[in-house]
Amino acid sequence: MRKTAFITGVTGQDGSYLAELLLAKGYRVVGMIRRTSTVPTERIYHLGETLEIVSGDLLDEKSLRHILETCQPDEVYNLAAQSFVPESWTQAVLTGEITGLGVTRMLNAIHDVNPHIRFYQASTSEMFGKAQEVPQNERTPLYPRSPYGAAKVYGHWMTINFRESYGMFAATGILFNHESPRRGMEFLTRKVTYAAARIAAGLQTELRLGNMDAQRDWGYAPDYVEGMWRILQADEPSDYVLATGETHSVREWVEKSFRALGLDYKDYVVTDPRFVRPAEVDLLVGDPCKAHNLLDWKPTVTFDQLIAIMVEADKALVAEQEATRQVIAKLRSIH
Ligand code: NAP
Ligand code: G4F
Repeated sequence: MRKTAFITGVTGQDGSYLAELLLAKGYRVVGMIRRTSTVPTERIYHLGETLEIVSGDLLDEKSLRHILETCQPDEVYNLAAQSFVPESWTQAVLTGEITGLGVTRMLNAIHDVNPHIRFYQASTSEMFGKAQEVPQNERTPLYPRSPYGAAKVYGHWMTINFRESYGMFAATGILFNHESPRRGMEFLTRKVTYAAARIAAGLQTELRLGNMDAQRDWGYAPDYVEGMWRILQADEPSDYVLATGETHSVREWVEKSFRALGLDYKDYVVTDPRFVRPAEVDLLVGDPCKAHNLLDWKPTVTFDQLIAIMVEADKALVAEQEATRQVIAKLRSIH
């Protein structure tokens, strides 16, 4: 029988790729969108009516119950979050409400409506924070370094708690950074590839960044949503690290992105204290052995390939934006 999946955060980077993947696998896919005054569907617009949209919010438990009762999903993927780390210092309570308590609201709703639903929680390598060992695996002690990381630790442990208390199929993926041309513009990788493309096109002269020494384990988002699905197909619910097992510095990402466009980043990049965080996560590198061994999951895109994909996409985007701008300027000059 055709399975139904319910995705929160469907308008985000991962939600859009996961919806595509599950639709291709023959699922009925229902995505939750929260009420906003502008349309946030840029990443899922191309899916048209193949994706069912429902209205709800992780802040509102009643809306979650209503969706579960009416859509009757077999699987729930909880990807919604206030996911931008710097914002979590300025909006710590809101981040706790959405990214932390939002998980409990969803777990409560599942428990009450249908405890047989399989639940995936989007946990994160940010939970390792001031990393207690290298590389980090499922047993590495957690030491979050931001309100976002702390909220995710709470959601992670509530998921395990519901699994152990009620025998629910509640699983987590501890995902290391994963990127794509659909990454939000405020995150480091995309900020860099987009700015480099604009600089190469003569539209911008500098790029202001924070700490260039931090190291991250960066992978390709479509690989990681495949991992999410595999986590919910396992015989038993568990927790899995999804990572490449390689780490690279911010500086290396910047240097290679600029070089891909024939530029030397040193001519354009300026350090700006505004982008330095109150506390940094210095070194993340994951050990994905458990996911390899039990889920047969492996990332397929290398660090260099990821940079090439994102630089090419932003080069094309900048060219398209510039062409549109010129057409509008011409029309304005005529009328
Ligand atoms: P993203 O692009 O920032 O998307 C976040 C999604 O959450 C958006 O659809 C957003 O909706 C939605 N959302 C925010 N607040 C909400 C609320 N109160 N109620 C309902 N929906 C709400 O994030 P992502 O990169 O796709 O990441 C997906 C999940 O994985 C997040 O939980 C993130 O914390 C986690 N994660 C990400 C990474 C990574 O490297 N990308 C790594 C580990 C874990 P709007 O469009 O309306 O804002
Ligand atoms: O791209 P970032 O903002 O991602 P960060 O903080 O690692 O968090 C992302 O990955 C997590 C998984 O580990 C997710 F849970 C989370 O939701 C999010 O998707 O920053 C990466 C690094 C940081 O060390 C930051 O200090 O880049 C450094 N950085 C330096 N200058 C900058 C900048 N980051 C941003 N966003 N902007 C800068 O100007």
